[in-house]
Amino acid sequence: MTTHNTKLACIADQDEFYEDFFMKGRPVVVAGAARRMGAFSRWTDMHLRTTLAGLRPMVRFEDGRLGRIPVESFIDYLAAPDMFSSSHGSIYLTDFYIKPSFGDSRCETLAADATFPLRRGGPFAEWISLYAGPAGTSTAWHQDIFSTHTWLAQLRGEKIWRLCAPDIDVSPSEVVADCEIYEAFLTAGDLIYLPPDWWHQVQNQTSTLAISGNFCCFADAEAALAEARFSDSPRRDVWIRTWTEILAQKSGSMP
Ligand SMILES: O=C(O)CCC(=O)C(=O)O
Ligand SMILES: [Fe+2]
Repeated sequence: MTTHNTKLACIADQDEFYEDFFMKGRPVVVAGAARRMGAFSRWTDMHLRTTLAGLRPMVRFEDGRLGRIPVESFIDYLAAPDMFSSSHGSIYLTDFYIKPSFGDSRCETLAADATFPLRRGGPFAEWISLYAGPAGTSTAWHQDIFSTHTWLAQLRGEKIWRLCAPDIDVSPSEVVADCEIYEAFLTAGDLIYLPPDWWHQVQNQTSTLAISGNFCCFADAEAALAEARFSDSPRRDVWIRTWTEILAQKSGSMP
């Protein structure tokens, strides 16, 4: 297997983001961009505990099992993972949606602090979720679904991202041909942006808390809803419900 590792571009200038990266379909780290989000200063353990009290989000265990855990217990676990033992290995909170909120006011409160800090121009259909886990938790190579743009704001801790351009037709873990892997080391306050269809794999180096966002234009969201209706995926119903909620934002966010 021949791979080439290249450090991903990292910029501090937010004007450069649109001109040189977003418009050109290039991934990038924007250092410090996550600091501009309300979440960066406001989301202490105490705030999360109070705001999300009573929720039991879905978590992923190291052995691949899924489960639910009271959010208060998960916050304690994240602060001192070694104090807990689970026969299923480490616990990763992934894809915990705060937008769409499906009517949960606790999630809506958090979502208000979690908007994309580099937004410019017209309305986007978007969804936002939380990722939190101790050192060693990870996400395997994948492409985000429905060819949306992806961003992740690192609120706490450090992650290593590996990226690969979309133009390969198998997951990079199976790639035999030449493949250029871009690596990025994210620390608290950084934001990473990925254009649609870029492959990525992520490893937490320390306990982390991050906000992950996906967005597309509303026309693409309508097409995705139509596609979901004809899909035979087991996630079909979830996606119909999700896109319906995302499209309902349109009336709310238009001037
Ligand atoms: O941080 C992670 O573990 C994965 C994040 C991810 O895949 C995403 O934001 O799309
Ligand atoms: Fe992803």
